[in-house]
Amino acid sequence: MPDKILVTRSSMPDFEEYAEEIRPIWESHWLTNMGVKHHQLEADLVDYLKVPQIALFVNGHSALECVLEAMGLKGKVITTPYTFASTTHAIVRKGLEPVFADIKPDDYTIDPASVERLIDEDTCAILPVHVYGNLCDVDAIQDIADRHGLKVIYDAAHAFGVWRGDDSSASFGDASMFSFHATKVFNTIEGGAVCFHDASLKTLLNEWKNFGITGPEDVEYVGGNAKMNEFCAAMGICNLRHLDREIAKRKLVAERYWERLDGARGVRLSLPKEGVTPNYAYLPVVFDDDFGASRDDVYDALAEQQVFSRKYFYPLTTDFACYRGRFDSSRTPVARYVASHVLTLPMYADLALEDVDRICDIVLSCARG
Ligand code: T4K
Repeated sequence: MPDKILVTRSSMPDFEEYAEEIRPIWESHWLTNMGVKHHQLEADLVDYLKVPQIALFVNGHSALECVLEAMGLKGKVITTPYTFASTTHAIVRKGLEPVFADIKPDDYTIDPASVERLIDEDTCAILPVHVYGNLCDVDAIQDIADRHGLKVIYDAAHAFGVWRGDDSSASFGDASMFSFHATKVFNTIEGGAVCFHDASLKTLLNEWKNFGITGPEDVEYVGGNAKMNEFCAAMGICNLRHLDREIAKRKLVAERYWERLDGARGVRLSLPKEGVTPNYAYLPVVFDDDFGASRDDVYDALAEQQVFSRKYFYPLTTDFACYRGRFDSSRTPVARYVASHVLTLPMYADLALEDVDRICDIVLSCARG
């Protein structure tokens, strides 16, 4: 039996490199609460992403909750149901009302026309997701937001290392949240960040993630604890050094998949758009009805051969048990279709091209019955 292949595998620096990076933490006994490594990683990331402001967090989800809170949003937030639980949960947990727009059939990001139809006087923000690292239609979304006076907060959990021309994915909207979870293109083990332009948000975010403490004897908000620790920051400092090489390796893997699968009947791939430099974060494939086998058949055939793909993102968040009876997924038919036909195939920098070939052979053999 071949070795298991999982949907992804964390990128890591050499052990010695990480050990060297954490040595000063050991020596100083300063482990967390915005220490030296935390500040260094912030500076490295501002430099890499070419954004004016960044705040680091313990994970992407807390980062998203914190920015919604710090912006003082109230009312309805237009978002997508085609995402990880975190996006919808953050809106709901912050006492906001999610309103679900449909997605586009080509890149699975939110459809601006659908967003515009849902705006009413209670709408305060748009929260789109650069799903799989596919950049949303950022210009159309900004245009809508400007015309209606709405904030735009991107869930850019998947989009670290994606560029449109010279603009990183962190440049768009009022703020962008990144996840630095172990499964992401760039990881800090667990971690996340918010990138933004308005400098006044920096103090607010730092206070919100530290219990709302505003001074030695002052606590002005009911904040939480969402600080990134020094060991995670050190992992980020190391991983950032190797990020370009890791993305280059992912590119070879993605291109092999596309070469093997593009043009097969009933197979829909998510190919990079003109002017965008992708990060190859995920390898989503939509198996349309004329493929000759269902998405679940492909999933099972792969699993039989020890290849574990994932149904990211099925079910839609609107269909989660915790939201039963609250939302109606029939209002987002494109999202519903894609969720029930999509599979994300294994994708990581060290995935061998021979394994990609084997995975593609299994996938294509499903169509032949
Ligand atoms: N918004 C969006 C759109 C997101 O996708 C996410 C997270 C968030 C917000 C929130 O960001 P964070 O708060 O997580 O920073 C995983 C990740 O845990 C999650 O971060 C990610 N999205 C989601 C799409 O995927 P699971 O439950 O599918 O992960 P799990 O444990 O099944 O791992 C998947 C595969 O990754 C494993 O089969 C092997 C590999 N793996 C996993 C871990 C934990 C590693 O190689 N190393 C590891 O340490 O959620």
